[in-house]
This record gives sequence, structure tokens and C-alpha cells, in this order.
Amino acid sequence: MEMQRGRARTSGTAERNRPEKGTRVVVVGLAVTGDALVRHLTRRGDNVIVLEDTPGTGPEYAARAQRARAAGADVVERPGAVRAGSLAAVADLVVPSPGVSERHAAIAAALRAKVPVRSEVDVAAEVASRNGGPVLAAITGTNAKTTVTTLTAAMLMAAGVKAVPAGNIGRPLIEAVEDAVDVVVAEVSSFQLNFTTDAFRPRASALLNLGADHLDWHRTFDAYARAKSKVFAHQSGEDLLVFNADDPVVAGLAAEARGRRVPFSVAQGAASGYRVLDTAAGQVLVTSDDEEIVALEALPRRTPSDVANALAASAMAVDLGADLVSIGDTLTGFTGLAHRLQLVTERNEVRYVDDSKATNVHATIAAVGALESVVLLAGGRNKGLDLGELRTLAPRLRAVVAIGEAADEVAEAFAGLTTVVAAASMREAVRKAHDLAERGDTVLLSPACASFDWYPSYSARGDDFAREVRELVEVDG
Ligand code: UMA
Repeated sequence: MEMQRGRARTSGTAERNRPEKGTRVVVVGLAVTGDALVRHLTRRGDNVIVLEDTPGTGPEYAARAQRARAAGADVVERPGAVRAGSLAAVADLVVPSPGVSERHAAIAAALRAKVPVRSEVDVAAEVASRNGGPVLAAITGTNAKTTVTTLTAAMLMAAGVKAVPAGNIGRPLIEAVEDAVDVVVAEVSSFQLNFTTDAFRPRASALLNLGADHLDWHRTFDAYARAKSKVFAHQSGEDLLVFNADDPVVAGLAAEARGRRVPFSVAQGAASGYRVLDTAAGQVLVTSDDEEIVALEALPRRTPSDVANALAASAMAVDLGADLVSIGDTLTGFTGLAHRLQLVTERNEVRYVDDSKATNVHATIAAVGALESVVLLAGGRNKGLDLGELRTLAPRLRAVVAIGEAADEVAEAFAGLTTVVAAASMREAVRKAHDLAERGDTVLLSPACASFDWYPSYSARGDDFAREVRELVEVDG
């Protein structure tokens, strides 16, 4: 319901939503996105007010606030709900940072007053669409966005197409669209897509998969899925949508797309789209025209998720102008990104694997599904998800070590199905997992939860896991 109201009020033409010079824009949040937005908006002559509810105490925040003021923006710290609401209600445009919920006082007040609310990626897409701007490609999904964004940009660069990855991957899109490149490959999150209008019309989009995530923000899976589908909602005939034909929710949403639809599938015997084909020379990844991309054997990692990512990125890159040789070379040289099923070490036939990036149930199910006998470290800060769904993994699990705020929920999911122990620190978790593991097992950190109960980020959590593992196996062997 909330979501529908938001959609109705943020729709309309980009022209109508675009503020004229000197108009008043309220930016909510002064971190990475807010910093880049202030730079862009003040340069184009807007009157900018930035609201920041919890100003940082470190030098990074101080530098951002100083830059914003120097550029002519008003920085309003800890405005409180009433002031935030009254500033937003009289603005011409409100741009929330991705982490800012639609229930924030400024957003709620803007929506009530019919002030356009547009995300930073929406404003950036409009900049890209100007004459001479880069082609916009956008990639979303519950998991694997960063990997497919990285691969697609690398394939294009290998083929001599000037391309840059941006968006949720780390560098704000509003900054990247000003680069002198041919293509900007944007990783976009549901938060960023939520407040997009018809200005957000990527030439090529990909919807990789959909499982429950961020329900603390979106409230319902339906609202989350609807936000994700905005990656293609405003495309038209010539635009491309690459989608996962093996995911029924994705396939259902993709059926509504107006652009050219190109499926990818790792299912055996898939008849069309980008897929794996059995040939006399072995299994090969092929395009929808049956052209060979690369032999399956040549991929350094070959789990179903790895193959799906390779197919999705290939479909995007082919359409954006890369040749198949460059695409194949990129795939054979790609060993994966940090904290995504990354092997830390192997000792006494036990493998220790860091999958700290798995911050939702969908990602953990995919990770364990690709392995045989696992001691799973799971838990952390639950993002409003049903951790009980993890219980389907029990047959593959030697044991579970439950960690973090959600330890009780994890323990409950597996009660009576496999051995469950709790740990109060990463050090204790690694030691318990080590004791429970037998030859041939994988000790896997794949938490299905965010890291923020114990760490500032999933990467800090993965690094700590790796450090504890190394310390332990180097001492005990
Ligand atoms: N803030 C408020 N009021 C609020 C909420 C936040 O004032 O109610 C302030 C915070 O105090 C902070 C700022 O807003 O100063 C935070 O903004 P943000 O959380 O949107 O963070 P940014 O630094 O702008 O980073 C965002 C993305 N963050 C999120 O989506 C949470 C980054 O994705 C992204 O790389 C960056 O923009 C550039 O596009 C991170 C992420 O975790 C990596 N993404 C999620 C994920 O991948 O699962 C979606």
C-alpha cells in the first residue's frame, strides 16, 4: 500500500520532475551518495539542503559536510521529524540516499505534499540520456549483482568498449555518468530502484534472481519484487531485458517487459536463450543463437550460480557490443570476488570457505546447495527474513554454528535436524566449527544475515573469519 502510493506519486515524465535552475532540492543522507549528489546538484545551480540524522564523528563525515557547505549547500544535522518534514514538503525535489526508508519523515512528507521523490540513480539516468551521454546498462537481483556487473564491465573493456562499473557496487551512478565512457554498467539495488521514474530507462537491463531480502525496509516481498522490476519497467521496444528463466518469480515479472527479452538458464536441456549445450566436444556455454562462448570446463568456478552469472553477463556484453572471444577470455580468467564462496585455506582435507556476502537466505541456500558436507556458520542481524527456510539445507549439513543476534532463530530452524551449537564470537565459532568438521567437510561462513550486529560490514566479518581460521589451523594444523 505504502509502495503503491510512492509509485503513483513518483511516476510521471522526467521532464515534469526535473527541477529548473535554482530550484530547491532536499537530499536525505550525507554519506557516499549524498556527497556525490551535492556535488552534482550544486554544480548545476540547484539550491541544496542536505539532511543528516546521525552525523558521523570521524574525519570522513567532517570532510563531506565541509565539501557540501563549500559548494553552497545547507547541511542540516539531526533535523528531527518535524523540521525534516517541513523542509521536504516545500521542496521541488527530494532525493533520498538508498538506505533511507520511505517511512522517513522527509520522504513521507514529500509524498503527502506531492513533491517528486526520486532516487540518485533516477537523476543519474536522466543525465546519461542527454546527447553524448553514456549508454546505461543496469543489473539487479537479490544476489550476484556485483559479480555480474563486474563481469559485464570487464567483458566490454576486454573488447575495447570503454565501460565503467558503478552504482551499488560502490561508486555513485551520478558521478559515473559524467565519465568519458561508452557504457556505464550500473549495479542497482531495490532501494535505488524504488524511487525511479520513467527517466530510468536502461538500454540493457538484467534481472538475475529474486528471493526475500531487505524486508525490514520494503515490508513485503511483493513490494520488494515490484521495486526490482523497475529495472525494466520503463524500457521500450528496442531495449534489452536479460532474465533468469529458471527463477519463476523473475520469469513471471519479465513477462510484463516491453523490451526485447533474452532468457538465460542453467537447467539441463534448456531449449532457448543463453544456456549450456551438450556437444560432441563436451558442454559449452552458448548464446541464444547457439554460438559458442566458452567450454564449461574452462571456467575456473562451475557451480550453478557461477554458470548463471557467466551466461547473464555474456548476454549483456554481447548486446552492448563485446565480441565472443573477449567474453570467453574474461570468463576463463575470472576466479570470483572476495567474500563470495572464497576459499580461505584447506587443512587435513577440510576446506574453510568465506561466503560472508551471503546476507540473505536465498544466498545461503545457493552456497550450501553447491557443496556436499558442510559445517555452517550462520546468523547475524536478520533483515526481516524467515530463517526457518534454511532448514531445507539440513541433509547437507554436518552441523550448524549459530552466531550473532539471530543465533536463536538459526538454532530453532535446525532443532532436531542436525547438531547445533551457539558461539558468542567469531573466534569461538571458528573453533567449534573446526572441532565438528570431519575429513571431506567444508566449514562455511554463509550467514543469511547482515553483519551489523558484530561488524561494520560483511567484508570485515569475512576478514575476521579468515583471520581466525588461519590462526587456528596454523597453530593446530
Ligand atoms: N541516513 C539518515 N537517515 C536515515 C537513514 C540514513 O540521515 O533514516 C544517513 C546515514 O546516517 C548516512 C547516510 O544517510 O550518513 C547513509 O546513506 P546510505 O546508507 O544510503 O549509504 P551510502 O553511503 O550513500 O551508500 C549507498 C549504498 N548503501 C545502501 O544501500 C545501504 C551503497 O551500497 C552504495 O554502494 C552507495 O550508495 C553508492 O551507490 C551498499 C549496500 O550495502 C554497499 N547496499 C545494499 C546491499 O548491497 O545489500 C543494498
